[in-house]
Amino acid sequence: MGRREQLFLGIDSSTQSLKGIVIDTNKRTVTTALVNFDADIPEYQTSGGVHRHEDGLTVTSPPMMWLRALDLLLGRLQSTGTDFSTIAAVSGSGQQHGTVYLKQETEKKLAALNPERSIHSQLDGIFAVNDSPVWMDSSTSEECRSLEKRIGGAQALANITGSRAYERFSGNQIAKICKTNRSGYEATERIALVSSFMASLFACRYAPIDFSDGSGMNLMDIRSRKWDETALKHTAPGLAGRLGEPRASNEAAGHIGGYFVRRYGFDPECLVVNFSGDNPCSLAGLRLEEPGDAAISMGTSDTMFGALMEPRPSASEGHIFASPIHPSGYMAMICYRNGSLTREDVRNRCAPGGWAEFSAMLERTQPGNKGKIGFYFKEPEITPPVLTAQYRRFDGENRETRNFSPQEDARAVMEGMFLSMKLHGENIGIIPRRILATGGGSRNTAILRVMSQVFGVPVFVGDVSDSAAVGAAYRALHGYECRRQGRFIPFSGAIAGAPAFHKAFDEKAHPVYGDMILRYRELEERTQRGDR
Ligand code: XUL
Repeated sequence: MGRREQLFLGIDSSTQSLKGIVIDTNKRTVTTALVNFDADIPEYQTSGGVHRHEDGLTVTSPPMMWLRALDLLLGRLQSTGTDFSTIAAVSGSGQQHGTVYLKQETEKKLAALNPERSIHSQLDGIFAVNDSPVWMDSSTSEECRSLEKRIGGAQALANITGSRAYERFSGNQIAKICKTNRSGYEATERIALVSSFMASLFACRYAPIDFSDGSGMNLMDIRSRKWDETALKHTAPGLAGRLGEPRASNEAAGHIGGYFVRRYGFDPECLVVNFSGDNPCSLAGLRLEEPGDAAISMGTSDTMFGALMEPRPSASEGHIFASPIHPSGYMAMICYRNGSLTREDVRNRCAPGGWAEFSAMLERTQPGNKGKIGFYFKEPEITPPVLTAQYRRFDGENRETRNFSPQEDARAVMEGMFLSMKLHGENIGIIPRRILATGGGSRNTAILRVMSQVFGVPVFVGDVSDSAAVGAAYRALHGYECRRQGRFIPFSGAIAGAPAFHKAFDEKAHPVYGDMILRYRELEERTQRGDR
């Protein structure tokens, strides 16, 4: 009998759903399944997977819902014909920053799970805090300011942990729980991230927080990859023991737990490779391994992220995380709140005929837009921090003007976005050699041409929807290969042969943007000052 095919399972625990994707050794997707929290587990009455609280700032999800989703998902994967005994390794991606508070004895309960009964019916009562704060929570400004003050300022904190204090970052959320729900904190034996919580379920033991997702906590020294004692001390008492030691993303948390072997027929040798955050897993899914590999994702919110070796943490923009695929590398990420909805708003005004008309306008106009620069903040912006929604337009002499022609608006909204990414990306060390464009906006070739002209590097596209889930499956394979060979092996080696990306454009940097980016920076500062 021939050797049975090995498969790898990636689990993506996002805000709205739990997804599973199975890939084969050729890195082709074999099957996928999904559980939508709102629709499939309606008893928790979530909207988009979360509960928004009355203060307008607190946003939580019930961890019990995530637990319930797991049996549902595995059942759905099984009904697609997945033979779990062929899965050599599983890894996962979790929405970043969310925290799960596990009571004493949880690990014992995990080890003693009865395969005859559902997992959630046996783990009812493990949560010391029933509502887990998630990344959309912005209720911890007080904790943020206090941590920055104690560490010596926002830049000092960024230098150590990779980011200034952010409301959604886990350490600040933990500090708030410790203050507002002391008994819950005291009853907590282990604090997991969403990623390490899901890994703990699969391993039926506490799985570590990995270096990459651990970088989204304002607690870890991104260089030494250990918890920073001072940050821990100022966050909550007895925190180190509750967090456990962070570990490398490619390491295994253990073998799959007995519950999954007996209930679903997994091979007892199936490895559970440490789970990580969704953005780190996207970096893996897009294979951004070497310095200069960067991606621009144009979706509801836009992000730019890339691989680098020399991190430049900033108190004013972006985040630096440990790389999930390179042992001494980093990833940098910038988030924008104004993404596709803002572009749509501008398009509705300047090209009511739709995207084809908008693209034609981009093709008809000249790089540099005759010096015209626009800022389109339909929502308060993260990068740069701007608190009031506003559209502002400037002519070639930096004079504010009320209106651009429709064509000028079309070009200004795209050039502005890419100039901003170039400017802020460089500030934190993202200097692209090539860019992989993803998300809805990447289907528009006129937009991709502008991207290539602003950055002056080749722009690639590929089928990378689900990059976090695919990245999780790739990381399962990578972790498996590292374990099999008894040493760290380059990620690119483990996933060689993955579906290729295609070059969409390879334009020289248009000379006009050299000067324009300096003006952009000046006008952005003016726009920000006007905000205050
Ligand atoms: C990243 C962040 C979000 C979540 C989404 O810092 O907050 O991208 O990871 O799941």
